[in-house]
Amino acid sequence: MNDPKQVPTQEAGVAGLDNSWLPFTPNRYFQAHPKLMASAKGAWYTNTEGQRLFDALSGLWCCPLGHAHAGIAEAISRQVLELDYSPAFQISNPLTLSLAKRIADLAPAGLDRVFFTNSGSEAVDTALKIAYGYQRLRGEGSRTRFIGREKAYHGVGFGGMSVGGMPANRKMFGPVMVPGVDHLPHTYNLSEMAFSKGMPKWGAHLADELERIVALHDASTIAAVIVEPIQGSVGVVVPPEGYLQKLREICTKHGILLIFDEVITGFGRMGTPFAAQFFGVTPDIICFAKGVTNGIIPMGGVIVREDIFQTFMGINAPQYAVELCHGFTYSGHPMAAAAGHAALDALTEGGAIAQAAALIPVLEEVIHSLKGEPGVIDIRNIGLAAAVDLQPIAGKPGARALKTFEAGIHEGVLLRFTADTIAMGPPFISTPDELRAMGDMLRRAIRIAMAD
Ligand code: PXG
Ligand code: PLP
Repeated sequence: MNDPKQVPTQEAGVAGLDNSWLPFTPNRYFQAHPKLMASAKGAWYTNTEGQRLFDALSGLWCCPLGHAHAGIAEAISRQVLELDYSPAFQISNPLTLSLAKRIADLAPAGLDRVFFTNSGSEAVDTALKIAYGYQRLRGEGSRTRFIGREKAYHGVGFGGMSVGGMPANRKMFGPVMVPGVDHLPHTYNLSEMAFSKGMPKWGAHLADELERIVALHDASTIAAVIVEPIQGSVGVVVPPEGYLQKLREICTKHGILLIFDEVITGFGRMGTPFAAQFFGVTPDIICFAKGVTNGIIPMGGVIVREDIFQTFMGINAPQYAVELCHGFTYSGHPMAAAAGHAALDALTEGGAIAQAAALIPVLEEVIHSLKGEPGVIDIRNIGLAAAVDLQPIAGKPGARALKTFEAGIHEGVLLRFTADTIAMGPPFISTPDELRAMGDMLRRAIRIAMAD
């Protein structure tokens, strides 16, 4: 526990506070209570007050190998003097190409083509454009609709925002959404699945709603369905047993592409390379980001079924024509590729994915031991991810979790919250004792937050 005298006292006077606009942040609150990190090593941050804070969400789910990773540090410092940048369009470099091969080798069989982006949002918008382009090229140009899901987070691009299903992210932008999008219902139901461990038994029937949506719009108007195998951002909503299988069957039956947004679940969070393998369901396209470089250099991308790629290659145009007019200045950046190779070395040969798998039962035990604490209304977990729902303060949604977050800093844990849900996704390199300490710090933080 941190010394209570060391409770954050950072106040106005921080240079740049008046010039910064932080993403997904209550900026007025932050300006009044700034929180600044100074350094990080392993599974711990140190803030500018000198407090050590356990990194309960691996950054924003993106640092599964922890911080100050020697292999990644070495790879990127070597790379910056070797080939710091080379244009992404018309040429490439061996490191980026070989990273694509390693990612394709980790992905389910048949998903063999990798298109690089710089973020999850770009990955999602890329996947949607590829899905529509593919349908059009195969003579199904009437398939213009995308189907997302309530509670989904698919980033902040116009495409990802439109298929996303978190009301707060949508309400300001209603009139400028991509047209023709519909949404599946989410699968969370407190009365049917409170305190579930792993996949809830209830709820596979909710996948049948896709049949209803297909009947409503007609399959000939639908290009793709996009889902997160596990809904991460909204607070770890776990799919019911059999649900993803059913979505797969319905999509296949109707010629609709299935996109898994694995920005959080990709690269080991489930104890398998991708959630697709954990659930035994193979989508047509996977979106990835975050863990691919351990979050050290931004990188994202999509992994696409080979025949979708070949459909683009079959366009009736000369060999020198661009088949997909889409890409980013920094697609497959050599620095990110270097970080990606080092991260994959650690995740695979280095055993970090296996380490994550071994920690799953520890996290499950730790997190469910909070059942019975005051104000804890639900706990759920899957893979190396978990969430705790707290009883909201009447009329002040989010205020309980904010109090818990502040108390967490006092206790020595950096928590992530959304509404009144605390989400956890600790680094794969955490020790079982660190996870137990995280649980104890969260328990004390909840008690403090419930005390008044
Ligand atoms: N898809 C999914 C499934 C995500 O979780 C994105 C796309 C967008 O990625 P970028 O790299 O554009 O941010 C995400 C991002 C949280 C949290 O606290 C989750 C995300 C980002 C920040 C915070 O759960 N997910
Ligand atoms: N805006 C302008 C004016 C540009 O020239 C470019 C790229 O050349 C972009 C936006 C897109 O930037 P990026 O490729 O980094 O996504």
